[in-house]
Amino acid sequence: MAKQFIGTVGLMLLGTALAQSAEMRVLVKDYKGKLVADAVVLAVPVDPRSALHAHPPTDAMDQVDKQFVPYVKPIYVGSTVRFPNSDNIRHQVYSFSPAKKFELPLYAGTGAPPVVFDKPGVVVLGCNIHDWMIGYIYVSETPFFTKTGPLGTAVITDMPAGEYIVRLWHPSMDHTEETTNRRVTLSADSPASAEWQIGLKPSIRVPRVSGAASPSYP
Ligand SMILES: [Cu+2]
Repeated sequence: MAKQFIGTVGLMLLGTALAQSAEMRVLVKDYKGKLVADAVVLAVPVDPRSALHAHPPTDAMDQVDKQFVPYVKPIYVGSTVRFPNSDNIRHQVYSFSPAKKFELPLYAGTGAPPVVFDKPGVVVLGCNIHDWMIGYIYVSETPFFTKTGPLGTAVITDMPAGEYIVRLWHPSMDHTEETTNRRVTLSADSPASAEWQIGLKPSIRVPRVSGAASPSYP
């Protein structure tokens, strides 16, 4: 709401400057028509100058009930991510992914050193203590990204009007990101919409009941 208000005021004051701001709405389903959450949507401007304004924020990947929360987190390349631990046991978070290899010391609370993600790509997170814990950080080369919610929808706002190559990634996708590439033209006066159907492998994620005891693990 606040953003919309500022946008309106800005438009009145600045005229065409903010009128260039466009948005894209996305819907992602699987081949059976089921809505797909946690799909990362990436819009790469064909004119790379469009991306220069963005600066990477600090973000967080939590650990709650021996799960990474959120399951999928897209971030802009160069972002710093903290790994707070909301459980009252210790975790030891690591990744072997080429985009970022790291290992945090065994820790509780919020004391773990933040990690800078300086290379685009998928970073698969695990925990040395709890084998089932899996989470994903998608390091985006473009500042224009989001992920779908439970209804398979997502919106990317504040995009400069122009041409984009838009693609998807999902942890269970059974085809490459490149096969989802779409060329999308964004104009300032009307939002663009795009819909995808993607193939998903059966989920390897082990559903866990919140707060359930896990006697075979510390
Ligand atoms: Cu753990």
